[in-house]
Amino acid sequence: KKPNVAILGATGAVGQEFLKLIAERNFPFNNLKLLASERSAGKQIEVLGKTYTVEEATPDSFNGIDIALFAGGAASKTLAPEAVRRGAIVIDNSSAFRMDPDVPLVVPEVNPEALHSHKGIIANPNCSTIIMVMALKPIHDRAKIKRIVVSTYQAVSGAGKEAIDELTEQVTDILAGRPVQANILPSASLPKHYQIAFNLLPQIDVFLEDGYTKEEMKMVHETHKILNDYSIGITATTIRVPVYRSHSESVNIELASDLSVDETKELLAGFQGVSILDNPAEMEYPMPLFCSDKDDVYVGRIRKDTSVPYGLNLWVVGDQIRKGAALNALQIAEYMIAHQLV
Ligand code: 11C
Repeated sequence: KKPNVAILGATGAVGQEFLKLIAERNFPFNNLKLLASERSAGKQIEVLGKTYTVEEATPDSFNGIDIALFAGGAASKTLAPEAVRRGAIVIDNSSAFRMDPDVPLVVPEVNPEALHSHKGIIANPNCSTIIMVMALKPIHDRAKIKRIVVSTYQAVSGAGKEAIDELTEQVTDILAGRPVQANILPSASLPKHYQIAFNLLPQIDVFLEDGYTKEEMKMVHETHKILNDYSIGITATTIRVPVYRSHSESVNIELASDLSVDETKELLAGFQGVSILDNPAEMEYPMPLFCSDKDDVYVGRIRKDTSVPYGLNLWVVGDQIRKGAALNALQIAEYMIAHQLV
């Protein structure tokens, strides 16, 4: 029997990607329910030729639902337990449950085994974390990563539809000689906002006491949990750049044993969901414009870091709305259906 599916946050950037992917992947469903906040209720959305009216999400919206895909946001915290209470499995893209020891935090190519011990809620990792662990998993399995130094170049769509619009409006205003307005980035809830057009912002999410941002510490804690290895030293700097879509990451790793560039390429090429684009002679490397709307995470600029005994540098780019959010969550659902975990 095909599952009854609900999508919470259906009108946002991740919600829209869910709908696109459900059609593209021929994801099996019986009934489909589109849910959102009161503000978006009543909107009409077409999926596979059928028009759906977005309903306001309440606890009772999840009666009869088998799989609830949560696009992320504050509502997850209260609605996820309510949905589970009503018999649904929740695949949640917010950060609310990721570090809960009872909640699997899963990238299906990396740690699908964690799904087998779920208690109703499954957490989808942060987009920058997903993209990085996709590239690191096969390397870690072969040569054990001791330390990771990552710097990100994150697209505005990571901050939602409003941030996409803000970049467009700022560029349009600047080119027209009008004054620039900044209301969203680094984050709408913060007291100050900065221009992102022709600029970059070394702040994603709020600052924590130690001078790191929450986004940076998500990369540290979530990577430990997904790779189930808390011995890896990880330090991150996360940056917002004026790119619409796809996050890029400069990843420097120190290994416990030698791994040649050729071996690294072989490992990555054999890993499901990763593609290599690394041909300096032809000036070929992953770029956000190329990687957008693609399922795979792309790795290039693979080279030795000779400043340490066993070091490597990688340049990793992935569509963060797709593999970094909606695709990863749908793959979790597909795995659970295939393994009778729903
Ligand atoms: C960004 N990574 O690019 C963030 C968005 O914890 O799921 C996703 C936040 C999260 O702004």
